[in-house]
Amino acid sequence: MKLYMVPLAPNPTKVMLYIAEREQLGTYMDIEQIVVNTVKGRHKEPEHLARNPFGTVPALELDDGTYLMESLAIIAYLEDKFPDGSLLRGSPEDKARAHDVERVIDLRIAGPMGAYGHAKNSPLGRPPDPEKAAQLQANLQTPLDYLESLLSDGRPLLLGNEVSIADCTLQASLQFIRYVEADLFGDRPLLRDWDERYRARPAAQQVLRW
Ligand SMILES: N[C@@H](CCC(=O)N[C@@H](CS)C(=O)NCC(=O)O)C(=O)O
Repeated sequence: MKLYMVPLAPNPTKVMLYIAEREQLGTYMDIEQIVVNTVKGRHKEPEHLARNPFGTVPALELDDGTYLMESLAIIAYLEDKFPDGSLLRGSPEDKARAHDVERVIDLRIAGPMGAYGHAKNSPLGRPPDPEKAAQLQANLQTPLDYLESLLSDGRPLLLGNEVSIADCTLQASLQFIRYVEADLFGDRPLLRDWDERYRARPAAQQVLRW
């Protein structure tokens, strides 16, 4: 299999963190990672559009030559393909909770954080938009409070003691925010501690560059 990715972008990073976490837990997936240079616009060129007509990364090329182009679908596929030691485990309630937190992060935090990064200091050279950045920052307060409250029972990671896809999704967005030299945590010490703890994990050290 081949993962078409770019190191800084949140959605590919989420998948790369997931793969690295699984490898740390003993599952080697043999996925070649190939950079698509989005700064040079390679993701909008015919070669990449043939993999993913929406011109986004990541895209996973399966062994039969077909592609998956949604990060969460890629992770769900890898969970099914390599079920031993999968990250989404436990009771139906445990799995539902892990899925729920991941969706909250992806939809209410990762999307707005990505847009905020571009409005503030876009790595793709988009013009700054301070008004939009301020609105996005305001919208992020409730979901960030929600994460701070999740961590208030002393759990080391977002779902408890074990790493989850939610941790990967959140950290992938935070790397982008660090890159644009922003800090959206405000006065949330538990989230700051989680961030430090997650970034010290071997998988994070292997994948994160910022
Ligand atoms: N829903 C998709 C979103 C993919 C996506 O938007 N990727 C971004 C990078 S994080 C991208 O390729 N942006 C370039 C563009 O939209 O032109 C997923 O979860 O994989």
